[in-house]
Order: sequence, then C-alpha cells, then structure tokens
Amino acid sequence: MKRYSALGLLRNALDYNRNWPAAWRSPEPKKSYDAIIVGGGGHGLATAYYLARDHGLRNVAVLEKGWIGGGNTGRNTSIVRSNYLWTEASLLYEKSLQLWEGLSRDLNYNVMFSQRGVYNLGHSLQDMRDIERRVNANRLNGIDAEVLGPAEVKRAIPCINTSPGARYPILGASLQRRGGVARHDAVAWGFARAADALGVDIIEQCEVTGIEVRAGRAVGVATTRGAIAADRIGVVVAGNAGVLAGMAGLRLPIESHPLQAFVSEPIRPVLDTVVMSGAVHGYISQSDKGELVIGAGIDAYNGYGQRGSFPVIEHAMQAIIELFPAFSRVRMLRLWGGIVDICPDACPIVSKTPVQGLYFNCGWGTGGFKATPGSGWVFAHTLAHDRPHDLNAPFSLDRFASGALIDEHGAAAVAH
Ligand code: FAD
Ligand code: PYC
Repeated sequence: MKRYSALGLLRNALDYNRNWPAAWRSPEPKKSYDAIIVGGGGHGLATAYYLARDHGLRNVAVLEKGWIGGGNTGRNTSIVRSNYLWTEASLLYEKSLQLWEGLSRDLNYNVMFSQRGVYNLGHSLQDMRDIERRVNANRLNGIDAEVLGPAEVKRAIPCINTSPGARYPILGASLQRRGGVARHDAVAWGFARAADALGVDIIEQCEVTGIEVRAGRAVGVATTRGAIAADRIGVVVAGNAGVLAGMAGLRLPIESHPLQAFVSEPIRPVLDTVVMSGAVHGYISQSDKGELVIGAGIDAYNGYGQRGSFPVIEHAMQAIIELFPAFSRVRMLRLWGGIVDICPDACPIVSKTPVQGLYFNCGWGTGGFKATPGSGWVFAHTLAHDRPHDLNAPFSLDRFASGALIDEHGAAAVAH
C-alpha cells in the first residue's frame, strides 16, 4: 500500500495535484470473476476488502452504477453505536463497533472515527422504561451503556433545554460513550483503496441491469458495460435491493423510503457529542467543520427519489429547536435525501437466497452506516463459505417464513 510523505504532499500541492496518483485503479471489467459485488457503497466495498484480506479471494469486482459512496454511504449522518435491544442485533453491531475502533489503522486511512458518545433521550415515563430495559440488555451483552438523569444530561450538554416546561421535557437519556461519528466518504475511500491494493477491481459507472440465472444458479450479470460471469454474486444496493431481487425472480420483504438530512452554516464548537431523540424525531451532532449535522425521520411514502418532502423538514427542525432553542437563529445550508431499505422488523437481511450463488445484504434501513465494517465482514464470510457466520445467521431470509423476527424499531431510534 502506498504511503505519502510530507515532501510528497507538498510536491503534489505545488503542482496542483497533477501527478497525484489515483487512490484506486479504474480497470475495464474482465469477462469473469470469482465473485462480483453489486453496489459500491461502504458495505459492498467492505465486503470486497474482507473477501480479499481474510478469505484469499482476489479475483473480485465491485460494480457501481454511479460513483463509490454516492448512495446512502455518502448521505448519512454518520452515527455509530451498538446499543440495540436484542442479543442477535447487539452482537452484530458490537462486532462492527469493534472493527471501527481499529479501522483507520487497519485501512491505513483516517476514517475520522470519533468516539464522542451518543445520547438517546427519554421524554416520558415509558421512554425511560424502554431506555432502562435496553441499557440492562446491553450490559448483559458486555456493551457499554448508562442511564442518566436530566441534570447529568444538562451538565454534559449545556446548550440542551432540560426545562420541565418544554413540550417534550427531557426525563433522562441512555449514553453509549464508545459511540460517535465517522467521516462517511472517507470510509468508502479507505475501503476502496485497501481493496484495490489487494487486487479487487472497482468499476464505477457500471450499472447491473440483469442477473443471469441458469438451472437455479446465478452465473453472471448483465451490465451497461457488457455481460460479466461470476461464481458468486453479492448484492449490496440498499434502497435498490428490491429492484435487483426482481432481476433474479425474487421478492424481498423490503420497502424503500426517502430519508433526509441537513447541515447548517458552520458555527463555533458548541456540541461535542451526538444527541438523538426518537420521540421528537431528530438527531444532531456537530461536524469538525462546525456545521450542525441534523437528521429526520423517514418520509412515509415509498419511493426511489433521493429527496424528501417539506413537512418532514419542518418536523425535524421543530424537534431540534425544541431541544436546542439557541439553534433557532442558525441558518441551514444544504439538505439531501437517500433511499433507505426497511424490513418489517427494522433489522437487516444478510443472507443466502433460494438462487444458488446469489446472496443479498440489505434492509439496513436508517441505521446501516454504523454496521459498515461488520456487515462487510460477515457478508464476506457468507460468500466465501456459502453459509452465514454465526453473527449473521439470525438475519437470514428464512426468518420471514419462520417468524423469528428481531424487532429493533425502538433501538433504530429514527421514526419509521
Ligand atoms: P449505499 O451506500 O447506498 O450503496 C449502495 C450502492 O449500490 C449505491 O452506491 C448505488 O449507486 C449502488 N447501486 C444501486 N443499484 C445498482 C445497480 N443496479 N448496479 C450497480 N450499482 C447499484 N446509518 C447509521 O448507522 N447512522 C446514521 O447516522 C445514519 N444516518 C442516515 C441518514 C440518512 C439521510 C440516510 C439516507 C441514511 C442514514 N443511515 C444511517 C443509513 C445508512 O446510510 C445506510 O444504511 C448505509 O449507508 C447503507 O450502506 P450501503 O453500502 O448498503 O448502501
Ligand atoms: O441508526 O443511529 C442510527 C441513526 C441515526 C440517524 C439515522 N440513523
């Protein structure tokens, strides 16, 4: 892997980066691969990286219809935590959090993972009971979690409104100190560069338009850059999962919805942690540039447009101003949307399918950024061994037939 010296950086700056080497190659697609990953988001790139690093599969291509990280990976509010309710989900997200903790070193790329803590606020007696239940469950699973009262919340976050007269008074919060945020596009770039260095072909501007199935087995894909054969195909396309499943004659229990986020003008450092409220439907952190990064609940309708509706923007802003009245004077700069893929139990599908050699990784909905390394790690195992890892076995497609759903709507903490 290339390393960059201070002198090299200076030379590149002085010649306007004309000779700056590309961080990954831009190869023409080959006729066939041992494995194809459809979707160059964080999860797809992580899958390719772990396939090459841990399972020795190096004849691998990632096919991306746009540019890598241009989907939800580059559109999220980058909150990372592992405080889910049920053991199955907690262990999967905790594996991911542990990978986050070593990721910059592992990829030799600064993904700016900042463990600044994540607060989930409680605004009613029932919220607080749910918080206590989840914190207890987390601790039983060895995951750091604490219950705080309103005075402790106020001490930690002086600009938050803990007045008992608020429309939704803050009665307390859970805190996961090891949670935080990361730089989302750096995650895509870091995985891309590291996968490329192991021989993975990352092919952008290459849309998969068909999946070829012969005698119950997936044998290749049709793309806008020609047909490509493969021994195994992993599909990791988030909000487009239903469309890709349809290409192989499958139907997934997934609905696609827009989810929006916003950033404000940069302001001085005022918020050094992450605050989420499932009751008022908003979450907020401050970026290293000083922007307030704010997210909303989903738009209720289904759709594939990467933009949302005005009522949701208004609702999210009301929530944030309710929590932080001082922010009412901050001007907003930009807003955008992504398409999130939601399962009935708000948990992902990381699974084999009834088609041999075809695997799906989707359904992460509003909460898959935090799972990026863990998802790639278990999906790579699933593709390499043609069976799930213990950590993702509960997230197989057959749970929708058996009824063994893992309801994480509460821990998802984003209004569905
Ligand atoms: P993506 O990054 O969307 O990658 C899928 C890729 O597949 C895309 O690049 C797309 O172009 C490509 N693709 C689609 N169809 C095809 C095709 N036919 N051929 C080839 N390529 C194709 N999660 C958190 O944990 N914390 C958060 O704070 C958080 N906030 C969010 C805020 C917003 C506004 C949104 C939209 C999402 C948020 N999420 C959050 C969820 C998180 O972003 C996603 O779950 C996660 O990024 C999904 O990653 P991915 O790699 O699966 O998908
Ligand atoms: O899953 O933590 C999360 C999250 C925060 C904002 C959107 N999703």
